[in-house]
Amino acid sequence: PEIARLIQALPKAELHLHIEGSFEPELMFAIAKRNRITLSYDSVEALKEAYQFNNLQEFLDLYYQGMNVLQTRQDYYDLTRAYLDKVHSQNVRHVEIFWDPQGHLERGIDFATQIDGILQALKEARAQHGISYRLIMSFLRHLPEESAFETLELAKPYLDEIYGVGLDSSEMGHPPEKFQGVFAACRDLGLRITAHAGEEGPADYVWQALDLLQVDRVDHGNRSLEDDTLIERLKESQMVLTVCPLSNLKLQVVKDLNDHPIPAMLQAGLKATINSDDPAYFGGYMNENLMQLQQAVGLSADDIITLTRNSIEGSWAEEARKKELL
Ligand code: ES4
Ligand code: ZN
Repeated sequence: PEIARLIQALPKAELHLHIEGSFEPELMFAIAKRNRITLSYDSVEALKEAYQFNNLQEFLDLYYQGMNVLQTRQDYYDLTRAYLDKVHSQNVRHVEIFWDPQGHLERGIDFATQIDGILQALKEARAQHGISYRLIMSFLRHLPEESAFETLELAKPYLDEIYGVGLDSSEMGHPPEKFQGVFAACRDLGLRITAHAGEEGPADYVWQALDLLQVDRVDHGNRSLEDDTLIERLKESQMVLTVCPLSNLKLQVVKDLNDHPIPAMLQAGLKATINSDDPAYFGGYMNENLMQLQQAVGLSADDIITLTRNSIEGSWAEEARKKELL
């Protein structure tokens, strides 16, 4: 149909993507085999059947298990390259990729092994597919702030290659205020700042991300809609929200895709964008997120264009690159 052709044809940017969450079961089994690691599931099919989550934590438990098979620079390269080849086929032209260095450091994988493999794939995809990128280092909020500070120290030789920092993992009980110190240090180093907030956590966590971390954008932000004063603040500042519809559905942040808050966000004048979050776990990449959301809530062609323009305008790409893509 026409709307599917529009979604495919529009140049798009993805702003909320955990590279470890793009780990498809087929590739996970292949890498496990060459690293002589036994997975807790017998087959690709058995693993896929386990992808049923009641909440964020149930997903995270599998996500951290999955990434355990990553060991060599080649593994990080293969993972990243598979994602970039996939989204290239969907006409995604700019990507801002999160990775969770602490999830690998705690298993004894060097910072250099991780980032070198990821960057090699990003640079090749830029050369071969014309995809521009920003790499975002994300801190795990279930760990102490001290661990984030240690990770920032390890990142210092790579600050030319790391554009921003994020905050992810278990939201409840780990408010942004816990990380005020390390994000201030990141800002002083010239890094851009984003944080997951208001996915499961309350609107107050979005306020903290804005006022205490001084984020440049908000990842998810769904629960902002519970607070009219916050809506006004997000609207007047044109703060970018990186919303992830299939993630919200699979993690039961929304009961049904028909209940998704994107129409309300657009109606309120918020700068919302559509993203895939962890596409291998949530059942869809960029175009599937746009298409299934469109089908569920009845977005117009103009809504789709607004959402994809928001992603490009709200990205951290160079201004000249944004102009090229708009
Ligand atoms: C995540 Cl969906 C989501 N929320 C929080 N942290 C995450 N890490 C990977 N995916
Ligand atoms: Zn996320």
